[in-house]
Amino acid sequence: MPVFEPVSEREITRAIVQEFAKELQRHAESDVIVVGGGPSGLMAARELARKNIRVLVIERNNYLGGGFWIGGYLMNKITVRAPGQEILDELKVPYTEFSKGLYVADGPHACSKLIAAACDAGAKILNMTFIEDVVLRENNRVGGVVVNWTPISALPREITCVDPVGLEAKFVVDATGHDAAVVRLLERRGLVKVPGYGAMWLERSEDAIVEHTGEFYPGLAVTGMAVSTAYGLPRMGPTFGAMLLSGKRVAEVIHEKLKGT
Ligand code: 48F
Repeated sequence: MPVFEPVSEREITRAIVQEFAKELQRHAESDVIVVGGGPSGLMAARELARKNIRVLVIERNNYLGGGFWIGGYLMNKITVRAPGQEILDELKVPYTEFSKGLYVADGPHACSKLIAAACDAGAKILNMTFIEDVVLRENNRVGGVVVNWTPISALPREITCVDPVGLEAKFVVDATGHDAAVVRLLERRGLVKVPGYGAMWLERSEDAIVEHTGEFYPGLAVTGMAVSTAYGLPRMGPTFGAMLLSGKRVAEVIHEKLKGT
């Protein structure tokens, strides 16, 4: 029978408060804030953290992974087209070749490995938090995000007078999927025009999304399906190679740009 250490409730409360506060204090200023913890955002966070870049992922849900748990139509097998399987190899996700150049893996296995890889690399996660606005600096460059607890948005109007807080970063990455939530915030301020994503055309979409991944607006980069919304590219449906490669690419682009700061 294990005999647990005698630790009181107050000590446990202190441990949670102190460690959470320490982390939030550190990430009041990050090198990069990744908004959205789906496959592209997690991949970007992992790659950035591996390069010793201070990165914070902000996710409105309690759970990370976005659409990566489910392949499509509530069926939890995810597909990638070559060369996306090279990332599955890197993450040690088992898969099978279904037909030439098309690979299938278990969604929960792939997703949990990717989450673990981002955390192992040193990315920090602020979940149950949503983006309400952006911080703008000289010449309207994006300098951070304005966030609040997700449950605040679910409260009745009369008790939602809760001010958000601002978090600063050298770069913000919009990885919020089809919503392109950060890009849409800039549009609401009249700073950009957003065409929205096009109809499904998988063979065009994957290459185009990876090609267009990068800085979309000063201080704001886009990755994953947010790229298709920002540039009006076709949507791709239930395949994930471009999400993983786009996450990798945005990390490379930002790494290069950070070298120059
Ligand atoms: O949607 P999501 O998985 O985006 P992705 O990384 O991958 C897209 C694919 O899943 C799939 C596809 C291609 O295979 O078409 O849809 O581009 O993950 C987006 C994450 O962002 C969070 C959301 O909960 C999800 O986990 N998110 C969205 N809006 C906000 C947000 C917001 N305003 N604040 C914080 N998180």
